[in-house]
Amino acid sequence: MTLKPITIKSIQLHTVALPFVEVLKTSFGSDPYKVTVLVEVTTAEGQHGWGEITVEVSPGYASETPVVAEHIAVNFLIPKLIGKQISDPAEATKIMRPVRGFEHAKFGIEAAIWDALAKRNEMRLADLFASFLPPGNEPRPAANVGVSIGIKESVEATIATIQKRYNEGYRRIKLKIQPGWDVDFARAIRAALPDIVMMLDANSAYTLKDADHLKKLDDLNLLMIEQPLAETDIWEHSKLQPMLKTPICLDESIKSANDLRLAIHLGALRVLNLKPVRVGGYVESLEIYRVCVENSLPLWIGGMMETGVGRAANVAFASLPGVTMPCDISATNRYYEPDLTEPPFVLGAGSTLAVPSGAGIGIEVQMDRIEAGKRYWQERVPYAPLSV
Ligand code: OSB
Ligand code: MG
Repeated sequence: MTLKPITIKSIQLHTVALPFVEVLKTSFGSDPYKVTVLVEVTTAEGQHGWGEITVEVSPGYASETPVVAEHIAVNFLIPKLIGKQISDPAEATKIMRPVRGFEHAKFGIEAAIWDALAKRNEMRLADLFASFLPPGNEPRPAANVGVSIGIKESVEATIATIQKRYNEGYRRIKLKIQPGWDVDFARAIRAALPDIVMMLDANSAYTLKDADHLKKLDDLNLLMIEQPLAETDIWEHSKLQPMLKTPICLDESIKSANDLRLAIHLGALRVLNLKPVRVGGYVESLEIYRVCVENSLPLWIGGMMETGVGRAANVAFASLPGVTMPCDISATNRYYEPDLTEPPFVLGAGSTLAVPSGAGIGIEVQMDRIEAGKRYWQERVPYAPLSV
């Protein structure tokens, strides 16, 4: 397909913060509020493309904080892109490649370019993604989704939250665990709620020495266990997986299609959580998607509590048919009230989120809320001043 190109006139960053509806506590801690760096690409042809450099206040899940990502984007990535004509987002990815690492910063910029290109061509982002895949990968009307629940103060509080989410219509529950809050905890939840579709996410909290302990999870009919071992432990996961009946899903360990090929070759996983932000963009995500399809590897799209900007693009990606398991993309009211975008994503029948019908990400950024979000962040920046 030939696309009408965009010419990148300017790229503006908007670092905003906003309160969570419900904080997500994981094995590495919890942020008190959401912070994120929105990217606005303005084209010479008149489009405004939006992307989200999803980050957290502290480098717990990922190494990039908002200040780190801004530094890399403003000084190294954006200058390379100004004035460039782009008719395939892979051209932008290639221009950014000489900068090593910083997947989050690259992701947000690339995502804004994808949105601008889709808008220029009056296409939904979902259809633009599918145009880079073989026939048979046309988007579905909606993405299948679940909900991620953080570590709570008690089993009772966790059960109450699960029940609330179940009543809202979520049909896949992910619970965060950590050492001391794992086997007994999961057993108590399973005893109280024998029929729910349930999985656990350890966010890298264990080592291979815990294998015997983790084996005790095998009787709990878990959909999967996500990232039990460290980010660098692809090899160790390949030792753990044959010891468990429960499928291992990798998250933090897979930063590229090459990492995934290695992990598949070693037998380190049976499911993939693909976070497009973690792998540096949708170009790499499409390659990972192709690897999953070729290897019949179950795939779902993860999240990092994105605002509507990041979530809309992930919903578009999650509507592709090779995404075979429920995604960590929940309705707007699970995250922010209000969000930065309109209209909100509302949970539909069968635990789904519909793909918006408008061009690009298909929802509208609310500029007054961006301005309020910038003030919210400026009033709270918890970092020491830099010397430059
Ligand atoms: O490990 O999947 C994770 C959020 C922040 C950092 C890491 C993770 C998460 C989630 C959130 O689980 C899922 C969501 O966005 O709803
Ligand atoms: Mg995870």
